[in-house]
Amino acid sequence: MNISPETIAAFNQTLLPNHQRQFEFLVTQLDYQGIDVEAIVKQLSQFQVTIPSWALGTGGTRFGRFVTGGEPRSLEEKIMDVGILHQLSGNNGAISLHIPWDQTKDYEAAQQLALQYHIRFDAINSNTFQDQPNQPYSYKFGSLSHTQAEVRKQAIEHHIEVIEIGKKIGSKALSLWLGDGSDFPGQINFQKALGHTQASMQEIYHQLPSDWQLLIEYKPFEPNFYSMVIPDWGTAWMICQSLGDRAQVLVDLGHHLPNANIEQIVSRLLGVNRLGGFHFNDSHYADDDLTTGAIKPYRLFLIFCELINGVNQTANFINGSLTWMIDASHNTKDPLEDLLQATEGILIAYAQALLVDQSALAMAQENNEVALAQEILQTAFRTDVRPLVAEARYRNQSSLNPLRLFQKLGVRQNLTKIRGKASRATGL
Ligand code: PSV
Ligand code: MN
Repeated sequence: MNISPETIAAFNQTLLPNHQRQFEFLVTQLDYQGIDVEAIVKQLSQFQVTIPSWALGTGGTRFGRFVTGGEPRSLEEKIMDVGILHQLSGNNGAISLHIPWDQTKDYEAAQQLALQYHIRFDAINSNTFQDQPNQPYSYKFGSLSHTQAEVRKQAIEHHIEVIEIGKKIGSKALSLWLGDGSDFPGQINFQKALGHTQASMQEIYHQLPSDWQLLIEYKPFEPNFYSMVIPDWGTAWMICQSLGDRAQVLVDLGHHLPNANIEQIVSRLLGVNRLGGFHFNDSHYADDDLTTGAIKPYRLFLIFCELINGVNQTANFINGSLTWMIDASHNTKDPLEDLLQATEGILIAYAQALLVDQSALAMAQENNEVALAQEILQTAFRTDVRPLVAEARYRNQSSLNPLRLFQKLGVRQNLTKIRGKASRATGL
């Protein structure tokens, strides 16, 4: 399925008068504050948020899964779905694959198809948190950290295979999340498990092409509930230090204990030049994987403030080496609608953070003007920036309102007609 530029243009015409009124009103307000609106709209139109292949189907929970209908049945159909998102939003020009879920016979053809949709392949993900059919050794008691050398070897070889696939499709990063850990005190030796992991990662790092990054993702719990081998950013950072400059920490917003100050973690990692990227999602309790911006939009805004502040206000960090990806999947929403909303949520937070008067904030901080510092942040956060985000999309010839157009065109109904009601995407 394809959404043509003509369809998008015709839809935009119906929304244009109202959009223009709202945009012009906001421009007048922001001009008055001395904000360069054109520069912000340009930054928003360039910003690209990667779609993970495994978020295109319903996620489910450990209690069950409710199918959506029309879920992609192959890598090709996943690329098409990301193509639809990108046609609508203009901000989803990349897909991230998970191996073996996304294995295919013809990577050349997959690359050609992605090109047609103006989609590139972002970081490629390994998977040693599940056993695959016919695999000689089980990961039940760990993979890269396993007590037995042959299990570790199998896990290392999987990563090398993933790098080889990544090379074929033009990925520039290997994203590694390890489910290894323990459920009970005494089950594993902490020191040995970390030592094995570091040594295994060293071997993987040596196989990494010189223009690739290794992204290391931490998580404090799940699937193991007593200890995880890489539970926090400190451990991930330590491992990166032992590997080399191209090893970077990946922050998944759901991978923190309740009330952790994630924006401060982001600032720390930026400060030591080890922030590799993000997995965006939102949560109320833990790794809920809910739509980004749906639960704690202020936190998301504060994270973007740290990013802008840390990377240098004027530097165009979005074109730098950071990986921006959504990592969410759940049971209730249409996955594509969810991804459109998440993309919008991320862009809104980014736009709000771009409004922050950085020099006034720095001054307030220097002078310990606590109330003023809060005012500066909240003035930006409380601005309705949706017209800026919509304008950026409009200039990209994308939809002024992607979700509404998705629904109006009956995209899900069409996909269900083509792929069937019970089609099921690979993933968790
Ligand atoms: C683990 O919870 C995680 O966040 C990792 O990024 C995985 O690759 C992904 O979810 C999919 O299971
Ligand atoms: Mn993740």
